[in-house]
Amino acid sequence: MKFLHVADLHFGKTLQGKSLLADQRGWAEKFIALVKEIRPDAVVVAGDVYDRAAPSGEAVELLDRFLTGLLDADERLSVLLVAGNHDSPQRLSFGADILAKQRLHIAGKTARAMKRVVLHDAHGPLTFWLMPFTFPAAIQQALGAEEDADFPRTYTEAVARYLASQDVPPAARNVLVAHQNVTCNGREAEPGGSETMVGGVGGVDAAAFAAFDYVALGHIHKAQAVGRETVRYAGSPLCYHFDEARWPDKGAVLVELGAKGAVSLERIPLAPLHPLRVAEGAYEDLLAAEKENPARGEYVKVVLADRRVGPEEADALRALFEAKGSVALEIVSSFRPFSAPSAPGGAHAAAERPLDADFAAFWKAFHGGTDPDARSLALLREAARQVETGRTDLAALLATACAEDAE
Ligand SMILES: [Mn+2]
Repeated sequence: MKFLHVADLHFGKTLQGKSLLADQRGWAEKFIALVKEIRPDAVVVAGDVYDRAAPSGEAVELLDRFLTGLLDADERLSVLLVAGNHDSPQRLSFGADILAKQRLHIAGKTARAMKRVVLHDAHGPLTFWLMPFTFPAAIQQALGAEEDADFPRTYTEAVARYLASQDVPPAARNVLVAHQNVTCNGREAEPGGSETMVGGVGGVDAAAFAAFDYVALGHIHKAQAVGRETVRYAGSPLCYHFDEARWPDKGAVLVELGAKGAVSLERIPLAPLHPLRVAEGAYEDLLAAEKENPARGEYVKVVLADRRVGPEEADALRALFEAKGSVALEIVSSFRPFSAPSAPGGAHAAAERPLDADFAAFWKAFHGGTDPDARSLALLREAARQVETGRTDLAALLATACAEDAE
């Protein structure tokens, strides 16, 4: 029995405001071609199918085409899908019972009896257990244990309790499909860089999965094993953040199960339409180097080390990359004139200086030496508070301020 494991598709994702739908469509086509070539028994998608709970029409259309393409590629193929923390359990579950009759198995919500799909080969049955993203309160409710004051509060204990309630036969072959933050002895997996931990997700220790021959994980975007080789994150299909350009080898995991306990794994790389790259350096050096660089068709983040980004620099860099079929998606500066050794206090002092003092210095530089007024200071503090609490809506904040100015 062999199956392909992927996760964290995040269909509908944008990067620096740029839609990645064309890139995701390109990946989907490559993956379908791979399925036609390898002819696996199943394809497993371990959550974060969409980037958001209410996906755009285009993202839904892409998933529709992807799933139809897979199921049309091979009439024996089963497709197994669980919801991640980015997906809406209800929306993803639409039509699930009807679709199951067409070899498409979707698990959105935490159910008292976990959804399972049994496939057969020469070694007998193999059960895929579908556990969508879950958390202690959802498990407590699914198990009808709302009145149990002693119900476990930690993810590890709650998931262990949930799995124990499912009667997983230890002598048979079992595969778990899950979307969790899986840890090993308290150590977290290394993040890829594009994960956004919506609401904070507690760790589930890999030891909770002892009953399973293979655990197909989603949630962490860097492909890796956790605890043992057969508890594994497939990683996202594309780099979804420039921080993730450090781990460019994206692909699928091909899992082959023989008799009970016999598992072999192979990583199959899938190249992106546009590789991500960070280009950093002094402006003139960078221009010269990029003119020589033969790389084409990239998404590039440019970091200028020796100056601020002015319109002239931005225009020149955009045009240079465009001529190479690339896109300079982000142009920023790491230049810090105030942290130069000659500046009073230096970089270390700047990090400890309160926000108000930094703002006052900035204001004075732009307003002929006058101090900031109370209202501007209040606006800044509110913006800082929103950034700190992760609830940033600077556009709304500025709109309110402008409306007040107009009155
Ligand atoms: Mn994800």
